[in-house]
Amino acid sequence: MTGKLPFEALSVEMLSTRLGTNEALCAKIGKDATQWKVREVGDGNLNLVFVVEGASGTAVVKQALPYVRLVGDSWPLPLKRSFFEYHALTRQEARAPGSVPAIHHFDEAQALIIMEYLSPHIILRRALIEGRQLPNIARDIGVFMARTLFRGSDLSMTARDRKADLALFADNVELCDITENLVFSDPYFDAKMNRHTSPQLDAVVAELRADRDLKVEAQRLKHIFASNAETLLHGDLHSGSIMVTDTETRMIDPEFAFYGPMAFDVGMLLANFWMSFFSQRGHEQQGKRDAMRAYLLDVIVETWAVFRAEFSHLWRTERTGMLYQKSLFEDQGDRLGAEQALDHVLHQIWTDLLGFAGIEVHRRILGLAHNADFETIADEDLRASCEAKALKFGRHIAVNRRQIHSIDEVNYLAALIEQESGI
Ligand code: SR1
Ligand code: MG
Repeated sequence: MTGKLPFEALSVEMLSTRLGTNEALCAKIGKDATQWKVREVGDGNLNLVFVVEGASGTAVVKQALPYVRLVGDSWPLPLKRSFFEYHALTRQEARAPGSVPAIHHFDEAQALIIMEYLSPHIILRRALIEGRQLPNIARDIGVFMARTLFRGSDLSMTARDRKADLALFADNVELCDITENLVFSDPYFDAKMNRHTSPQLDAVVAELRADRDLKVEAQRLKHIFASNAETLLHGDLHSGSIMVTDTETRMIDPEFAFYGPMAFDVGMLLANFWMSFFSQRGHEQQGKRDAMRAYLLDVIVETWAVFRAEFSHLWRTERTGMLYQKSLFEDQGDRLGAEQALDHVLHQIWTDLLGFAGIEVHRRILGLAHNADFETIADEDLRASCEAKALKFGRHIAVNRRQIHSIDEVNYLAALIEQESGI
């Protein structure tokens, strides 16, 4: 396939014919396309994902569709998201080597990326639903977030490079628009595509939509999201965007990448761990999940600790951008000044991440895009009870984020709410 042909969606039947002469793919999996076995494995909301197995290897072919897969062609979506995903992956690999799948080929016109097949990796969300305790995720994800968020910002890059990159990603308008609406606004009014476990959650939903403090806070967070172009974000860093084995962790799917506030990636990620925590009670048919709940709270503590440690390390060793220049601090012998500034930056990330986490919890229960942690709980009363606890928790951390000072305090609150009866 050449990049010049007009876009055409791939299919299992046609993929070998269409990509049979693609040099990068042939080099990876073998030239004889008649031998290729193709299966479509995409279970996300937006794209086609094929696994292509040849005589000498396997690769993934991911292709954007001109619409939102979850909804259908009534919701058009630009193919250009594939371009942003490609460019985000290359930057993430440069800034946090080994953290994303290797790219073998990118075809902009066909909106497709041929990339490394990760095996035996599975989606982190699935592993957590199964009750698997992965030993390295906190370290790997904490380091990934610190490296990509620090190194994509004015703390590290030259002002010219960052502004050029900011301009490139500024065009990812439609994907930002999804987040701006689906995450920050839709959960708090009767938006068309919203759904929730009904009738069990009807009263709670009405209460949240009437909650003035919560709605103001959600809009303040949306304001930060839309105007604080601090760094190149992954933009959709939840447990469905991470693939794991017991020893390896890889981040995938950065098609929502754009320049936004550092706290957004961190908050969205931690929210998904807290949601996993609240969903565990719904997965206890095969045995209690007390140990899994304790594990998840530990993962949250460790992720935040690793993030802070790595970010602080980069602050001390790689602060070469135009912000908080060393000439103002260390070069004048004022190491403590630089530490004081670091403290402020980390504190801002902390306060904002709690807000982003709180509303991410809400949108996954009240909006269009739910997550499997709760969706796979078949008993609707039980599911609603897990969801109601998560909603209460999300509201508390979003609205009170400026008064919460430690991750232990948040986890203590989560544990208290989780044990409440009658919700
Ligand atoms: C219409 S897209 C819905 C959601 O799926 C993606 O994974 C993002 O999280 C988005 O908000
Ligand atoms: Mg995705």
